[in-house]
Amino acid sequence: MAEEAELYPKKILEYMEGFLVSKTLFSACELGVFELLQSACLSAGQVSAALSTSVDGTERLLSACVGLQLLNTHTHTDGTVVYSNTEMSNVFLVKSSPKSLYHSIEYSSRTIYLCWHYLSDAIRDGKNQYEKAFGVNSKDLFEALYRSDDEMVKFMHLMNSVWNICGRDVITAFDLTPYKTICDLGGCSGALAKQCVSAYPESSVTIFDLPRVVQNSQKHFMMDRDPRIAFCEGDFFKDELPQADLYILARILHDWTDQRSVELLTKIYQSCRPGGALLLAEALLHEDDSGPLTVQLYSLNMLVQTEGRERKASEYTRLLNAAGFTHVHTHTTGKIYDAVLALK
Ligand code: SAM
Ligand code: ASE
Repeated sequence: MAEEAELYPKKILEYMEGFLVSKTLFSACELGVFELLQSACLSAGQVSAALSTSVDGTERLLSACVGLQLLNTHTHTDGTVVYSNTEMSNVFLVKSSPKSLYHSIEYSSRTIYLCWHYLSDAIRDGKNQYEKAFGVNSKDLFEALYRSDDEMVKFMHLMNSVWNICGRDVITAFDLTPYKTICDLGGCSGALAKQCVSAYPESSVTIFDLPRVVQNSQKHFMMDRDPRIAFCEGDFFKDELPQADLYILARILHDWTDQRSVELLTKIYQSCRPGGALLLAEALLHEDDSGPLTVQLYSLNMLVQTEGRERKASEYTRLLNAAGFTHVHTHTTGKIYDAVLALK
């Protein structure tokens, strides 16, 4: 025991101060460091002048970004130190890059980070903490999540960005060629729909989402309109669902309780024709509770932000069975999101 206490507690220190890393990334993004260093090598003085920030603070921020391997540094023969983006920063942190995580980082910084301030309260109460964090009533979950248009668009960017990175794996986890008409329920701005028509060129996808989301999708996303993708406004708990060979629920069930999930799944089962199917895209927990750590942490995030949880494949199977689906197949991708296919 004495020996153990003397060991250097590397992991604990790393966890204790993990948020310093997050906040460094958030600030560098928010201040516009990566836009500036995209194509230029600049000194801390030049960066601070361009961003209207203090020279001293900027020097420390740039130095920490070098430590995080988000920036490269180079010393000229005259001794001036200059900074430039790494390849990874150019691809993922510059706002205009097609694979940019900029808006997701912004949402993490402005919303998720603030919710996590109340994690202990969320665990004590067993529910999200929107009242405390933002002073909004959370009786209607998406009324709270979408408390302003700006907040909605940021959330939509967050939803959009991950499918550029792991959408294809989810969509090709099963051969979906037989399903020509697809309905993505709660499909948001259509990032997964795009992956769908790209992997299955003969398919067409209807994105079904709340009216404000559809309107903002058309206003802020879908710059390159695809005739195979259409939108439909509605409420999947209240309205009739569009007809389709295949329904998709991507990151929907993890927002909701078991009871609400079975309610929605039953509705889908009833709309689904025999021979049709339902694809779930969710991050699956291991059956023995051993991980993946990311999904365990996401489940805590679902507690602070939603009414749901992350689940194991067996838990999704149980919900699908309760709604009438008897043939259920699961496929883990090795990336964040996995696929579950239920046949009718
Ligand atoms: N499927 C998208 C994805 O994986 O990127 C978005 C997932 S997001 C967590 C949940 C989506 O469900 C949002 O786009 C939200 O607007 C939509 N949604 C929530 N309640 C809804 C309802 N009652 N009817 C239709 N869509 C709803
Ligand atoms: C939701 C998904 C997310 C609702 C709120 C959310 C995500 C963040 N906030 O359905 C994406 C997953 N990331 C995390 C940290 O959970």
